[in-house]
Amino acid sequence: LAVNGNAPQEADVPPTSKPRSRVKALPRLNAEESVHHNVVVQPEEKASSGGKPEVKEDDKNVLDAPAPNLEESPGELGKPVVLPKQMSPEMKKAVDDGWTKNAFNQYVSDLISVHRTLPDPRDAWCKDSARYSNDLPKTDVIICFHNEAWSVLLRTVHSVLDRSPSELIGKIILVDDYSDMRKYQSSSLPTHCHSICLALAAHLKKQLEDYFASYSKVEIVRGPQREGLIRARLLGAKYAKSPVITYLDSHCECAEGWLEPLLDRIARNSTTVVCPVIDVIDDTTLEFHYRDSSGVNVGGFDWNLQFSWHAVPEREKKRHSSTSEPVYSPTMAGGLFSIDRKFFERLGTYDSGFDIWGGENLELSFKTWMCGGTLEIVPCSHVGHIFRKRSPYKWRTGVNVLKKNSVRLAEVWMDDYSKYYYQRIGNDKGDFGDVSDRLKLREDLQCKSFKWYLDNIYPELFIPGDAVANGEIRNLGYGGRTCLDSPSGRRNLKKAVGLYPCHKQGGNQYWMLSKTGEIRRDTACLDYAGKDVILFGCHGSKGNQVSVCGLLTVCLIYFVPFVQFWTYREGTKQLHHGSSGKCLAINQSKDKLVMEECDSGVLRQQWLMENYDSS
Ligand code: UD2
Ligand code: MN
Repeated sequence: LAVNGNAPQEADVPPTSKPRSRVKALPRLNAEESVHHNVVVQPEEKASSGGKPEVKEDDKNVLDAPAPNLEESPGELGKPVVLPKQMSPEMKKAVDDGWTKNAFNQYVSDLISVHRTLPDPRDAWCKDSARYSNDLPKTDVIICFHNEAWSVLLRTVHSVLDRSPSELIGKIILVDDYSDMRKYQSSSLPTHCHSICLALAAHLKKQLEDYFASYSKVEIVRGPQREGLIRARLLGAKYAKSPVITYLDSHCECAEGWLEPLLDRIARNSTTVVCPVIDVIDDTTLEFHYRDSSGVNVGGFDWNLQFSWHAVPEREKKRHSSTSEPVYSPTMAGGLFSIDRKFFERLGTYDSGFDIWGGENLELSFKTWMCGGTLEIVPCSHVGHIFRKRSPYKWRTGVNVLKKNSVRLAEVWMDDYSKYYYQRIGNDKGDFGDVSDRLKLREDLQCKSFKWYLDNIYPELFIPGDAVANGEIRNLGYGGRTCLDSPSGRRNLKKAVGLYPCHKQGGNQYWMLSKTGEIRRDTACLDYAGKDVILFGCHGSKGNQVSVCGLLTVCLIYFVPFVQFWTYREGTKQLHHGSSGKCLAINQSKDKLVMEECDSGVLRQQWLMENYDSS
């Protein structure tokens, strides 16, 4: 997807493991003395008086000062930092280590100032301060981390301090979820640091507490054991006193003006839970990719209980006159949001039976809507996040925590619809612990039903029980033994749909024909645009506007007519395709699906749809 749409740029990073400082206006310091500074000159390099103002050395408030304007430094204004193709063996090792530990390019992050600047993403609509209440509530910001890279964690905190009105921040509560990497006790100076990072690296010799000692707003809480992000967030919440709680992941960067639009929604209605637009910080170059308000997505989920992004539905667009206005979202991604502290407590915060990672975002989303609140994405508020392709830390051995969390979620909140999730996990719920407290909470709060939520808040979600036909799709030609057969995972999209002897085991031969003419499984739909018959992300709009969304990234919008619209002609047993007017068939060499001019006499064009309900 187009997240990384920009052409790669060669950044100004020297190819050796000892980069030269490019900041020459500063007094010469040795590395040990430099700890309070954001910028230093490498000891071996002579300082020159290049015309820029000097930074005073003794001033520990330097830490609180806004970022010096170092436009030429790596990554400033959110620009990408691209490492040279040729690297010394030491540098390559350092880069690889960074990837292994973090699942993003820590080496590049270490080259970038922890105070780096970002461009201002807001449009004029958002900048009009008259839109926001002048009596905004304060928020505490809770950031949980487990073995987070230092430069990334510090940049997260500084982005909050540097780009929020001080009077709106109560405390920044850093919850260390039992990080066990050596660097959290002590660390030696990384050899690959840019001069900006050397100062930071010197700090690594000390504890996080020392680093933030002069920051009265920052409080550090250390968990006594590994709790996972959900209970770590709950631990942080115990220290929160401000009327609003804001959660951020430990690898974020808040952009200019991110906070006011969030707090404003809560000031107007304390049951509104709000999320910023999550911009993508590239995992390789740390480039900050903005998404403008026309590209805002909302959250959904599928019956595997996995979160997914979707374009803002038409029904929602109609409620607004500007794309900058907050939009309703069925679910949240989970990591970045603000909530009224009392409302969070009333909702029973998180289910503390959730372990390590996952599912908590859907729990909070479902109960927000079902128990009287509203969940919104606020296009004026931008926070970047490093999306990773894998999880870098250990979860638990011997337990599938994501499944356990999801089963608890389904048991408590999804009523009879939980069966669709259970079908996906082979109806094996495993040991999910006791949920009676959570059921009582739902009862006490008199929350609405899951059906109400689906009908009113997420009508776009396909309900497996609504299918016109479900099961195998069997061809009647060649002895009637061949079925449509394809995996529907994200990786299999855009590939030609396969054929296989029918096996009656469901799996890759389980299809549903929806009332709107899709042949689908999960979010994959049978699609024909003139070449092969493929699986493609279902767009739910027959023709017209099509949006295809990547997991936790962005949606692309384009136009294709009726490519996913099929009609089953029960009489002739043909599967007729919407935009082409052709019929689905197996070719004459029996090895491929093809689209042909419809001819009711041709057996290769005839199909049996299992459990077809003609009413
Ligand atoms: C998404 C959410 C994340 C969380 C997660 C699970 C966004 C951008 N991210 O995945 O916030 O809701 O889904 O549903 O919405 N952490 C701990 N202890 C642990 C594991 C993680 O403190 O045992 C921290 C971690 O350092 C990070 C945060 O929890 O700050 C979220 O973890 P993640 O970044 O691995 O999750 P992510 O972004 O893939
Ligand atoms: Mn994250």
